[in-house]
Amino acid sequence: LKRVSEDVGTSSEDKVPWFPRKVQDMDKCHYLITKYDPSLDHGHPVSLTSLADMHCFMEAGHAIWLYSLYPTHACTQYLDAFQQLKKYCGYQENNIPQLQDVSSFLKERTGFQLRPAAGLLSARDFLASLAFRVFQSTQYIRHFSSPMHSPEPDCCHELLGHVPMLADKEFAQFSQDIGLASLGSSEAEIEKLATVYWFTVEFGLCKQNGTIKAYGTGLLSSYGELMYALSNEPEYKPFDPEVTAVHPYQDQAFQPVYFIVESLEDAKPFPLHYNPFTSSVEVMNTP
Ligand code: TIH
Ligand code: FE2
Repeated sequence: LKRVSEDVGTSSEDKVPWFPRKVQDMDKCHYLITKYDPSLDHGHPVSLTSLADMHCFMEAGHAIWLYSLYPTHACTQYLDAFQQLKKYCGYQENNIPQLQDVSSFLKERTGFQLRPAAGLLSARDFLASLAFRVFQSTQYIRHFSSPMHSPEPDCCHELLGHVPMLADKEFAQFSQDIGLASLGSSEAEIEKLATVYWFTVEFGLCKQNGTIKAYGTGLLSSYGELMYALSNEPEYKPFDPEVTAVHPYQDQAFQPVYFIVESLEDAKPFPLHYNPFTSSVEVMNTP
């Protein structure tokens, strides 16, 4: 199951793990992790075809709760995008938007596209896709026993959490930068980037006009955790890439600690450049 890169330039690059060079290579970024087996654990998502009606009902209720929290808990970037999504993509309390409509909307705003994934991807493949402004999206829905918080991503999380944030230019750039940094990285580096991603894109808080707001997508899709994250109960730390990248994290319950950023522009420059005209990654010559 090894992917072989035929165009790795020099012999010094021989040990660099394979990474996608073109957006078409996304077809090869599909390694799934089998961390959860929905048939064994009832806290985890199930397929949309079973119990679909009940899920829609539960999720509609969850959406109403969430929508009422956004004005006070979500960052302005989220609120702005959310207005647009209501207008153009059918974001309503009683409607589940279509991935294709949402993907076209994002493509126009920031060049991001949604790509349906078969399940939870390896961090390497998930992050690599971000380098091409491709967001691999789950399609199943959370288990109806826990609508207010799901222990893993589902389509509610993608649509209510990620999509509005990916419509923001700065956030889109930040996401892509993490993706670019991941290309060809070692397992240890991937783990660090996945951790940064976790504490920013998924569970990040930011300061806006002197108040703390959520921009983390895992918070914006969970009524329970969105409330909790801004309740003053958890521990708060300033975001510092070096510290955050090695901070332990878990994905079973609310986070015990959240990192606060001053702005979404904390990403560092990387020697990879994305060419939007050809949808390909170019390695820049570093002096
Ligand atoms: N906890 C999120 C939710 O309930 O929507 C889903 C997750 C995002 C990231 C990890 S789990
Ligand atoms: Fe997510």
